[in-house]
Amino acid sequence: MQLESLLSEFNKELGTVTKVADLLNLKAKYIGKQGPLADLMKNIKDASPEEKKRIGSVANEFKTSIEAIVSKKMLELEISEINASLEKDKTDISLTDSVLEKGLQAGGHHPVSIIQQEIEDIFISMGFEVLDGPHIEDEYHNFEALNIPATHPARDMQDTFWFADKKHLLRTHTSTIQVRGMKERKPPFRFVGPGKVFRCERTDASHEMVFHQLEGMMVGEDVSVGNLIYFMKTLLAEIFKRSVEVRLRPGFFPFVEPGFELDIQCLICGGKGCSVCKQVGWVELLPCGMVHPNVLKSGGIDPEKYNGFAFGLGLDRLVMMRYGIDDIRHLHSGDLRFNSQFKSY
Ligand code: FA5
Repeated sequence: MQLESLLSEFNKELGTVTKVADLLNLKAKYIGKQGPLADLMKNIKDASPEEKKRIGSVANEFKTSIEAIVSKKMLELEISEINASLEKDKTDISLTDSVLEKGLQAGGHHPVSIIQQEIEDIFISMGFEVLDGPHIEDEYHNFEALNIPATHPARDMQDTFWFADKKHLLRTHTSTIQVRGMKERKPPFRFVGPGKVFRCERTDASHEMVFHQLEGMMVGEDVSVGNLIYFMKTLLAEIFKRSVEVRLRPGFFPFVEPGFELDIQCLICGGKGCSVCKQVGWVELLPCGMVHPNVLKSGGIDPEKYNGFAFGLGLDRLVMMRYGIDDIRHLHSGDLRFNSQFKSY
């Protein structure tokens, strides 16, 4: 019978099919509208009624057999196509450093992240928590709660990136984390809060518009300037792994009283004077002081009973001192020749 030989031809061709698309073409070739089955059905009209019945049933059987074979083969092909693509996209998560050294490039950490991680570890080892805070702030957290009155120059439009609603801004310092941190805990407590800050400033060798600070705060019943100096000295000794010359001078910040500026002798020029230290030999690194009573009140803390210290470390300048980088703008350049010099924590 003609259909029987067609079926064996179909099976022969099927053996060579390896793709889903080819299988669909083969199916169309045999039982599609232009195929032999369709031709047979077109001619059936001239046959006798018994003949019509017989041809109809054989043709139907042929069609059903082909469809069954195709759907079985389809499943096999789909599974093998999925397996092949899984094999192709496989990631070997067991790649070792030695493999990477043979030619593949490993990513590195940005020097600011390296320093930030180290400082967090130092403070965690001294019992501090690490807190986070939002980049977009309101006037209350950035200024008011920190005892910065509306007339303070820090509120000047030139320093602050304001949103169009004039109520929200990009935080100008990490001191915003003090306010949120105080509200969420009861004394005694100590925490640090690192992060990006934003100022509408002209850039130069030591100034960027986006830079990093690390805020610190300790509140308790008998916190003193002595405690503050102890923690700052410990931090600097750990970071620089050598003794650095520091000086403490009075500094004004509305949220501390008394306030200090802790400067370190410029490690780029050794104190002789350069563009980083603006020829003075000292770099302003660590403003700090005893928390102002009004700020404690904003945090829901009784200033009659508790006191504390706070500091706001400039991370980018610390990175510059540690690695001998003479222009802060390298840090944000995105230049891989610069970034790839710093590999790990
Ligand atoms: C402050 O931002 C205070 N919030 C710090 C503070 C916290 C004082 C707690 C007292 C108590 P100041 O504006 O000086 O202070 O900035 C702190 C540090 O950030 C500076 O010492 C400096 O290291 C760094 N810094 C300031 N402006 C820039 C800038 N444009 N680019 C890079 N680093 C900067």
